[in-house]
Amino acid sequence: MKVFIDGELKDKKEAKISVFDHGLLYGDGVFEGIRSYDCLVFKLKEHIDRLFESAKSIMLNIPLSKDELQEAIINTIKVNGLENAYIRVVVTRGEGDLGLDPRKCKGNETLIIIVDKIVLYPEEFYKKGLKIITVPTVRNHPEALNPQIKSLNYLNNILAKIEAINSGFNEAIMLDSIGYVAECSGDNIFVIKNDNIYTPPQCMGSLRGITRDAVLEIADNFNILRHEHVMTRHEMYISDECFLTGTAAEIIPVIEIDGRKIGDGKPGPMTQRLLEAFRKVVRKDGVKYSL
Ligand code: PXG
Repeated sequence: MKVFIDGELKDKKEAKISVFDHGLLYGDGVFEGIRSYDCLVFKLKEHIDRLFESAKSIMLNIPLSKDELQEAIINTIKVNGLENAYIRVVVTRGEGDLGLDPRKCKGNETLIIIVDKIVLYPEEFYKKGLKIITVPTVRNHPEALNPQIKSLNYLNNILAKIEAINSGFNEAIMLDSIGYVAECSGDNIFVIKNDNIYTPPQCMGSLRGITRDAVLEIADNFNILRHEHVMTRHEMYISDECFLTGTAAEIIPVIEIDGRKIGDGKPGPMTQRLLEAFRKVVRKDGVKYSL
């Protein structure tokens, strides 16, 4: 496996960063998780735009232009010869000293592109659906660390994941600091009620997921009414269907929340229809490359 690091392609074993890198010391940096399907990179422009937005918010300079980054991503996929890839782009503040001050990093930003095979969720998750729970850890307040910033500091989400695992579940629902439903530890959440689709707005406590937006687009194309609306736990409990969206997970049905069965306790028909449509879209739209 070849990893792109600081402008060079290096063997996995040689691709290393300093122990003084502020990405490691403080989680000071940003990242994106991207996927390609059959030699098409899905929503590459949107992922690159979001990476630059995260970086702008934390005043981090990305050492390549958007076009150069796109080229570097495509090139790294090609070098690794993957038709279906999971791509991780990481930009750290770089090497500094042991203090927080980002000025000490003197523009040493490190850009890393890792391309690997996708770790697919077990097919059973899609067939049977997930049972999930709401956890005590609330999503970061947007004026503390805004969930729109896909930063290297994911402890908020990891704590939620630990709470779910400790209780015997695979995924956690996080509430925002007011108490409304925000998102899961690494996925956005949707419910369906009376053939309408609902997902929380992105302004309070959730990341504006690129899969989330793709699902809203599919809903529009199917003329399904969809709403970005504050959501309470009650609304989740009484929904007809529920599913999660994310680059890694795609669309995963949820069949139980906090011990309440959703619909008839099986993945719902609208969820299945959206998943089928999504799997078609990702193999049709995208930035093409050849191996
Ligand atoms: N919310 C959060 C907090 C995320 O980290 C999503 C929603 C979905 O966004 P996209 O744009 O991917 O539809 C994410 C996704 C993983 C993993 O292994 C997922 C993410 C980050 C790191 C790992 O599932 N981000």
